[in-house]
Amino acid sequence: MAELSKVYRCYHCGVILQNDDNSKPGYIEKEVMEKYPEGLLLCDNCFKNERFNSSPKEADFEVSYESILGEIKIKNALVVYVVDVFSFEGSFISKLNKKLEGIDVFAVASKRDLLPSEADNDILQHYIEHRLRVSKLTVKDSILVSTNSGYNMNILHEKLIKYGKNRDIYFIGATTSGKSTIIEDFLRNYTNNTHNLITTYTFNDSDLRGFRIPINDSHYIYETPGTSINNSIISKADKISQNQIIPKKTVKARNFKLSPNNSILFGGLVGIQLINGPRTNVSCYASSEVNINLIKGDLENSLTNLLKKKKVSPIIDYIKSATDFDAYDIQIPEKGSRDIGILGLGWINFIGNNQLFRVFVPKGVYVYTTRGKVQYVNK
Ligand SMILES: Nc1nc2c(ncn2[C@@H]2O[C@H](COP(=O)(O)OP(=O)(O)OP(=O)(O)O)[C@@H](O)[C@H]2O)c(=O)[nH]1
Ligand SMILES: [Mg+2]
Repeated sequence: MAELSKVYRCYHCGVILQNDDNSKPGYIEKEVMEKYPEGLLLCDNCFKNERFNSSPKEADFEVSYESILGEIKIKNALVVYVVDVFSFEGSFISKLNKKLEGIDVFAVASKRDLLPSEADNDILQHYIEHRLRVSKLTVKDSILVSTNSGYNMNILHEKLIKYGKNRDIYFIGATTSGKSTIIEDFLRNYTNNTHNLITTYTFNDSDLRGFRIPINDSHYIYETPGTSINNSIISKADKISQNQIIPKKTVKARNFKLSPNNSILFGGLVGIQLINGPRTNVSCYASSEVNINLIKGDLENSLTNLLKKKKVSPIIDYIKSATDFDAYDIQIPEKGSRDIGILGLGWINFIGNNQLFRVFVPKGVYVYTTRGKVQYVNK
C-alpha cells in the first residue's frame, strides 16, 4: 500500500525542504528536522540570511545627540540618565552608554507605578545598578521614582538641588522615558530664587532644543530632547494599537504553564513558542489592553487564523499572516529567573532550565533576554 508522508516546507520562503544536497534550495539538516518535527522549520538559506538572527539589533540612538554629550563633557556636568523601568531595554541604549563613559551619571528609573507594587524594590534597584555597572557607567547615585504615584519624588528633588550646588545637570534619555514629566513635577515645587529665567536653550553645534532651569545663580538643569528608538514595537504600530500597547496602569503578571510546542500569543503582535525543554511556568507582563493567549500546537496556523478572524487584539494592519514576522531562536543555558522581552511591548519571566524558545515579532522589532527584572517580596 502506498504510504503518505508529510512534505515539509520552509516556513519563510515556502521551498520544499530536503536533506540530501546542501547546494540545492530547501536544504535543512536531517537532525534539525527530526529534533523539531512539529516546530516551524526554515531552510538553511532563510535561517542564515534572512529572518533568523540570534543577535538581534539593539536600541539605537541619533548621531545629533553627540553635540549635547560634547557640551556635557566640557562642563564636567552631571548626567541624570532617565530609564523607564517598564520598558528598560528601550530606554537603556548601549551606543549612548558608550558615549557616557567617564561622565558622572545619576540614574533615575522612572514609572515605578507600572510594575506590581509587590515587586521587590531592592532587587529592582540592584538589577538597574547591575546593568549600569556592566555598561561601565560611572554611577554616582541611583533612584527608583514614579511621577504618577509620587514615589521617591521628594527625595529626587532634594538630590537635584544638592547636586546642582556645584555643577550643571543634564537630563538625558530615550524618548518617552519620562524626563519632561519629572521636570514638570520638579517645577511644581520650585521657586526661582536666582537672577536668571527659565528659558529654552539650543545645544552647542546643533538644532536640538530643550528647557534650561536655573537651580542657583551659577548652575542649571537642562532638559534634552529624547533619543528616538526605531526598533520598538511602538514604532511599528498604528495610533490605536500604540494606545493599547503602552501601559497606563500597573502591569500585573498573567501566568501560564507552557508545554513544548505550545506558545504564548500577545495580541496578534508576538508569539513565543517553547520549542524544546521542560514544561515551564511563565509569567507575562504587558499592558492589560493586550490579550495574552495560550496556543496549543501549530502556532503558524493558529496565528494566521486568529489574525484573519481578528480574534486577538491589538493587531497591526499590515501583519496578516505568520510570514509577516521575524523569528528568533533563544536558547536559555542560564539557571534562575530569566526574562525574554520584546521592545516596547513587555516580557515573559520564567526559571531558566535549558529551554529553547522561538520568538515571532513584527519585522525589525528588537528581542532580548536578560536575568529576571521583577522578583516579588516574600517569594
Ligand atoms: N505610568 C507612568 N507614566 C509616566 C510616568 N512618567 C511619565 N509617564 C508617561 O510617559 C510618557 C512620556 O513621558 P515624558 O515625560 O513626555 O517623556 P520624555 O522623556 O520627556 O520624552 P521625550 O520628550 O519624547 O524625550 C507620557 O505619556 C507620560 O505620561 C510615570 O511615573 N508613570
Ligand atoms: Mg520630553
